[in-house]
Amino acid sequence: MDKRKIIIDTDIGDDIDDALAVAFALNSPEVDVIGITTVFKNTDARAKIAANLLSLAGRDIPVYAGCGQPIINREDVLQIPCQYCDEMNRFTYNRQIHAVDYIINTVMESAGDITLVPIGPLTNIGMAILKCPELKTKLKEIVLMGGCYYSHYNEWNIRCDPEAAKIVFESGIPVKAVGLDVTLKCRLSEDDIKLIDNCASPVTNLLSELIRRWRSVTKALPILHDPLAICAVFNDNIIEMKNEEILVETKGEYTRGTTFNKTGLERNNRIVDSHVKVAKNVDEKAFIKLFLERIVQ
Ligand SMILES: [Ca+2]
Repeated sequence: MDKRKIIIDTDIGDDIDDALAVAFALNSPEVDVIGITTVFKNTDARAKIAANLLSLAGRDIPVYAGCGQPIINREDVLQIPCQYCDEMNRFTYNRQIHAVDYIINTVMESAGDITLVPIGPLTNIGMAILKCPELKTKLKEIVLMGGCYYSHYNEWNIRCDPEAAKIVFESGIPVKAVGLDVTLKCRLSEDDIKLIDNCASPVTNLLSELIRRWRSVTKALPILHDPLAICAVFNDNIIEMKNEEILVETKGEYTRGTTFNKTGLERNNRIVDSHVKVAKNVDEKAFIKLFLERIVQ
C-alpha cells in the first residue's frame, strides 16, 4: 500500500483534539507523517508539546514552529497553552527553519505527492501560498478541519484567520474540508477516556495527562474534530464528502469567519464544478471505533 505523505499543521495544546489527531495519524498505516508544523499564538510551546509526543512514540519526525499571529487578527503569542508544562521545555524542534519555509521547500522539492493537513487556523498554509504561488501546482491536496458547511456558524479555525482561509479556499488547490457540523457528532465518552487511561503505553500515558489538564480547564468531553480530518485523508467510507463552492466571509461585523456554501445559497441544484469537497455526514460510531482501535493498542 502506498502511504499518503502528510504534513500536519497544528495548534496543539489548547483543545485536546490535536494531540489525539497526531497520535491517530502516527498509528494509521495509510499515512506517513513526514513533518509537523505549529501555528497560532505560542507556536514555540506548541512545537515542544508535539516534540514530546513524537519522542514518546519513538518517531523521528521533524517539527517546525510557524506563524503565531494571524494575517490580520491580533493574538497574544506568548500565551501558554493549557496542555503545556515546564517539563516539556527539554523537547526541541528545528528552530533554524520557519514552518512556512519548511512547507514550501518540502512541497516544491517533492514529486507532487504531499498532502497538507491543517488542523488549526490556516495562517501557515495561507502564507505559504502567498509566498510561493507555485505550491498550487505541486501540492496533492489540502485536507483540513475547519468551517461549518451545512449550517451557518463561524467555526474557530476559520474565524481565527479568515484571510488565510480565503486564500486556501480560493487557491484552486484540491481541498477536502471537514466542518464543525459533522465533527460535533464524534464525541468520546467517559468509558472511552478510561480505555485510554488504562492502556498505559508511553503515548497514551501522555494523552491521559493532556486530557486531564484540558478537562481541568474545560470540564468537557473530547470531541474528535481534528482526528476526523486525518481520517478524511485515507478513508472514503466513514465520511460522506460533497463537492461545493465555498465562500469565506471576511468582512461581516457578526459573520466574519463564516463559511458559506454558495451552492446552498443559490438553491438551484446545479452541478458543482469545484475543487473543494466538504464533509456532509459521518458514520460516527465507525469512526470512534477505528480511532480507539488505533490509539489503544
Ligand atoms: Ca486544532
